[in-house]
Amino acid sequence: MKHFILSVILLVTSITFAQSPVGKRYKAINLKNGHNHTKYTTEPSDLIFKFAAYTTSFDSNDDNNADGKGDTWAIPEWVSYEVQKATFKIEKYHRPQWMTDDNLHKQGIVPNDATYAVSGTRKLNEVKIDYRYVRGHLCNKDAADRISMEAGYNTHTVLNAVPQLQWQNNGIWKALEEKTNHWADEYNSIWVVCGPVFFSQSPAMWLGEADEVKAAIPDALYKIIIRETDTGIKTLSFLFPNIIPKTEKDYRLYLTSMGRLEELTGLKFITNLSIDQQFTIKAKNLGCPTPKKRLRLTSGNNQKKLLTSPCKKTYNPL
Ligand SMILES: [Ca+2]
Ligand SMILES: [Ca+2]
Repeated sequence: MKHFILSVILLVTSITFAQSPVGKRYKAINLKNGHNHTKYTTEPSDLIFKFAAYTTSFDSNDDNNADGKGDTWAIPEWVSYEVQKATFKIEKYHRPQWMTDDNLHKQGIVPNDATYAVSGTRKLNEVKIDYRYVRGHLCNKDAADRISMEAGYNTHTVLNAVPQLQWQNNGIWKALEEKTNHWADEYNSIWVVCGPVFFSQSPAMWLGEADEVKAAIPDALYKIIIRETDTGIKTLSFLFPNIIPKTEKDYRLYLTSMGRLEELTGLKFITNLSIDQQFTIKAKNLGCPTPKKRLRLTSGNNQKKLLTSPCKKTYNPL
């Protein structure tokens, strides 16, 4: 009997830590891996999905633009994850076709791969891949692979993606992901919160055909990077318009303040900290010169130096 009770306790414990996949093709989700993805909390949350490598808050059919009617934008509002120092190198493995939430897809809330696969340009030879919208990972595979192959595999879901131009996905966004993973190697742990930004109240463009679940195309993406120090936290906040050409990989030019990201998204970040701490961090503006000033700086023979030097001063703190 005692053995039976112990077995029941163990079963309940394992249920607590192992979340059921939201579709048949997902690998097992093991949440007991020493990561705390939402240690620095973001509010509000919507449809929460917990994966081994990240937590995502996906848009439900609530009202996004305050017109009294429900909206489903078919993308996450935020994805939050902790990336830790790499301790092993994972073997290469076959990436899956992108996954969805089977039930919520049937309800028209979550898209599937078809929404992203057909952007109306795939069959046009005139349109290069760089100019197409692709599934932009919010939690990157390389960060997730540091936990396990299963964790990396489960990043390939539309629950973790927004429409992003290929040249940005493979350009400035990837460059900052790589830098962030290097910071995790240097500082042991880094926390990231990222997601979409819409400059107007409603999306200007959508991805998907008439018979598909349409996904809103963000005007920009935000990314907040957090490092813990002996005296508190240091943060960097970035805003990347979804049109940055692939030749531009200097993410330092897109620094802004966390307070500005709150204005643009309607979200509140690092809400687990005291109000005083939040105020100090959110008011800190590590931004670069305004676009107008930057334009002036880029003219002349010394273009590269003038363009990047103002940001190097403010970039080092992390
Ligand atoms: Ca909504
Ligand atoms: Ca609405």
